[in-house]
Amino acid sequence: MERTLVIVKPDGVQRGLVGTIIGRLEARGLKIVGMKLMQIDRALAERHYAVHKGKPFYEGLLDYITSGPVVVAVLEGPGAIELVRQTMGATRPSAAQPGTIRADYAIDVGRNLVHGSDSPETARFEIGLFFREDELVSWQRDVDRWIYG
Ligand code: IDP
Ligand code: MG
Repeated sequence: MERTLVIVKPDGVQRGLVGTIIGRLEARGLKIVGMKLMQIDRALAERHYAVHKGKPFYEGLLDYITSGPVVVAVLEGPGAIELVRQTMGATRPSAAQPGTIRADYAIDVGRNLVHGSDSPETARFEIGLFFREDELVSWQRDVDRWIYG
């Protein structure tokens, strides 16, 4: 089993797409093991997006991710990291495949609705940034045997 961090970014919350975005990932078969509404402050944004420091879009990205409440979630499943990335679609919504969240609901790379960890190391780091161990819930779903063969 793998865990990954998902963020419904401020545009997703403002546009009323929390249920749609989390729902698509949930419907795919991923299990929610942590979730909360929060406001990301500058310090947390800088840590989360440290790899992008120095890039032309970095300051704008910090402004965007701190501009309003977000929903952060930890999703679990086999290959969860890649599944979430695939369901989100390409970073640039105009290049994302139809059927992905970013293609179906977004236009602009600066307002692309959703974040998903991009590797096991990143997932571990990001989950640790946003959740304490006691905020994550390990639980059994009866439906698991119909999702994982
Ligand atoms: P990802 O979210 O698909 O992993 P990254 O390359 O890690 O994409 O970039 C992080 C975030 O930075 C993107 O989701 C997007 O919000 C923002 N971003 C990336 N490139 C640009 C850009 O060229 N202009 C504005 N924002 C950008
Ligand atoms: Mg990324």
